[in-house]
Amino acid sequence: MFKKILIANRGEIALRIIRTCKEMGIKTVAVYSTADKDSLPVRFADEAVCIGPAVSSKSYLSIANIIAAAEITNADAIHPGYGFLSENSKFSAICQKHGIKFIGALPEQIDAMGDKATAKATMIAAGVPCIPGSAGLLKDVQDAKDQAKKVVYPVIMKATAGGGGKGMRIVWKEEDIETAWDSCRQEAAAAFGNDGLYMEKYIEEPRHIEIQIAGDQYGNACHMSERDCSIQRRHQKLVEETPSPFMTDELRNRMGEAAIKATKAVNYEGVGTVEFLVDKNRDFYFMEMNTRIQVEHTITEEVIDFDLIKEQIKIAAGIKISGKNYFPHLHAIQCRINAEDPSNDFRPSPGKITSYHSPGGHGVRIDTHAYAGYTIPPNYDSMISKLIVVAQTREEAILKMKRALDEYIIEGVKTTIPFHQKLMNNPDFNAGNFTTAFMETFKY
Ligand code: MV4
Repeated sequence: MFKKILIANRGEIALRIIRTCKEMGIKTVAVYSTADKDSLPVRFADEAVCIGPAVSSKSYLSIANIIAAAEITNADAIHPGYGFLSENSKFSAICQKHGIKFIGALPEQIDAMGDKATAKATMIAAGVPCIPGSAGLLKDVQDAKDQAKKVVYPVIMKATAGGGGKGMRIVWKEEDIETAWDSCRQEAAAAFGNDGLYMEKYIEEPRHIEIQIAGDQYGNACHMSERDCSIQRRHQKLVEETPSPFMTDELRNRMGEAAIKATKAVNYEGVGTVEFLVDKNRDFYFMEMNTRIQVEHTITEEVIDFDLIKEQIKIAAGIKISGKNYFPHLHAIQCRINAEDPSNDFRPSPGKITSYHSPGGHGVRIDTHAYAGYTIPPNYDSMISKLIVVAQTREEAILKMKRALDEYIIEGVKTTIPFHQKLMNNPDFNAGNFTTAFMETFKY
């Protein structure tokens, strides 16, 4: 087992990783930017190293500074958390070269999933259901027109280097193909330095349901059931829950088996997520695979009573997984508490938290680095806390979430708490009647 893990991240996830390391008897190194010198991960880690100024490109994204911090502290592994360098194949490879274990995917696995057209081809070959569309990249605008005619409108053009919502165009009719082709290509070139595009049938009002998976170094793989992430706005998830209110036992088994096929197709090592779109007929299609721990891993932990960070560390250390699948026994919901003003288009609201009181009681979990007197820097994402509840049923989980939201006091900055309170009272949300289009019409 590792003796010392460097956490190449900040905020709640850095704290989350430190907690598991402590429970496993592993020493921790926090790295921090000058903006985070007063943060809880810095206080709670065994050692802390400043790796640069507030701007991410010179600190949390600086491979040289992070490797240097690992070398001077003698860390034998690096946990990248989510975001930042967590899906950077170059970083994974450089860690390997320095004899430091990257607690995440191997460089070739990150690359296989990072190029979306390649990932899709791999999944089709493995027998994972994919959305009908072009076989590989579009050659030119005429090819786009020909493909769209075959796929049947509406279609969606996607950047092969994209993901998470950037570089996509929905096209409803042939006369709009040319404009969409030009603008999508330009956007992809500017954002990713890669203007390759592919095409799919556009699935209207799908649900976003993802399967948590794990694979070990010996070819064993398992799934840990689903999370419903349909409540999102501009590709930012707001609420996640498991089980999905749309799920059936039969669909869970089929999606779970498809996710395991995806995992095995790339000899995946570590924990990961296979994202699917599910249409109104409960037909599901592979969308992307995330080769990292995700923000919403918490709800899976609660319903299967399992520490996913510990599992990640064990797999990286070469420990075998059992290979059995995990099914939810309870219902968990997570509300992302962001320092944003929901009545002002969710505008970021950084600044000092003047007073803070967090909810508690049975079935309430809070993952946060926030405290009274903490100043939220403007340089990073606005998520300051994850409020997670777990209960016997969905109805009880919603009631518990309402109770916990009412107890949560954060003053000095605007937060998304009032938005979540309103959502928990929405009849369609309560009925489990929502898709990824929900937030387009939900009026806060
Ligand atoms: C789609 C789609 C409909 N049809 N692909 C958005 C993020 C990126 N991962 C892929 N996305 C979508 N791909 C086809 N063929 C709709 C979306 C989409 C979406 C997906 C998941 C969650 C929220 C979404 C919001 C808008 C669009």
